[in-house]
Amino acid sequence: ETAVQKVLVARAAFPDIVDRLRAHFEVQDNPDDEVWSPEGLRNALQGKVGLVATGSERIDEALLAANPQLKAVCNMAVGYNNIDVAACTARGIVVTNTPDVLTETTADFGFALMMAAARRIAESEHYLRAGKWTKWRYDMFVGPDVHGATLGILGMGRIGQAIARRGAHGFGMKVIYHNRSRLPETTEARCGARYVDKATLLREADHLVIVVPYSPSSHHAIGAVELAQMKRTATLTNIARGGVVDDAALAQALRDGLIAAAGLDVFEGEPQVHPHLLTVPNVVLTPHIASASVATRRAMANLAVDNLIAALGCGPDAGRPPTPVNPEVLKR
Ligand code: 8YV
Repeated sequence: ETAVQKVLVARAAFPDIVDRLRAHFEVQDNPDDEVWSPEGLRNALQGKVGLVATGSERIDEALLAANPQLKAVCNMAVGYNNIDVAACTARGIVVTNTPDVLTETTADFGFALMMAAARRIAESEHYLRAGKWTKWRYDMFVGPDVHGATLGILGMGRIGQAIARRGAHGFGMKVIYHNRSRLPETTEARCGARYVDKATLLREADHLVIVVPYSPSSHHAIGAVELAQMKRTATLTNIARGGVVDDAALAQALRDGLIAAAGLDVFEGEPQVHPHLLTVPNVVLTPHIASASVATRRAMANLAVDNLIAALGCGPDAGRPPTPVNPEVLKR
């Protein structure tokens, strides 16, 4: 008789979805949503063969070396820069993420954040709540238009394409993008988007949205130099990862009027936010919630659970997790 496999759910998650794991495994979950230190995670992982992570736990070689029994890491996020995938692959550990299920929800939020920045929704709401609205004025909270403007997208993956479609087909925007590689013409046509080099993107965008995955090569892809190349009337929105944008440089650019406004859902060192961003008025700040619709957060949790069940050889898809990041591990 084989022993029951033990798995760890790193953070609080929908209890009924966590229960799906209990049909196959002995589950340690974290209903109080304690945020473990690296050492706390290392200890909690002892004896576990599977892990459901949320995208913020660091899964590195030190953690793997301390837990050589680990077989699967299932991120409840599409981004997986928290995971050393090469180290996992070398150890035969399956890594999975949650693409597709969050694309449209995240694109909705990116668009909303861009519109909020352009049309000064947060800034004007604070003004109203503070009791400062004593009379109307013709030029109060004027900002750049969104419809008909040029939308620039850095990172044209699934979410970038979904944002492009919204801009081109819903708001009559001219859409330009920059990406590591150019998309096939048919995809460009479907998104109503045209490929440009990065300098053109920065120079021509009225609204620049960042949707590129974080990696050493995208670190500070938008910094002081890039911000200085943008229009002074432009907005910048980051729904990708903290670290793709240099937050200190952005705060300075907003303060100096190098760009008009920004919308940020992700931050370097989150949940800490750069103090200078907290004191500039023309930036909308949200706590990493772009994928937070009820249906999408449930779909992400269900997909992570489906992946873990399959990766550990259980359920109808045993051995074939639906969305692996390193499928080469499965062929061994
Ligand atoms: C997650 C995200 O909510 O999918 C991603 O990459 O950043 C978000 O959708 C976050 O990682 C927590 O799971």
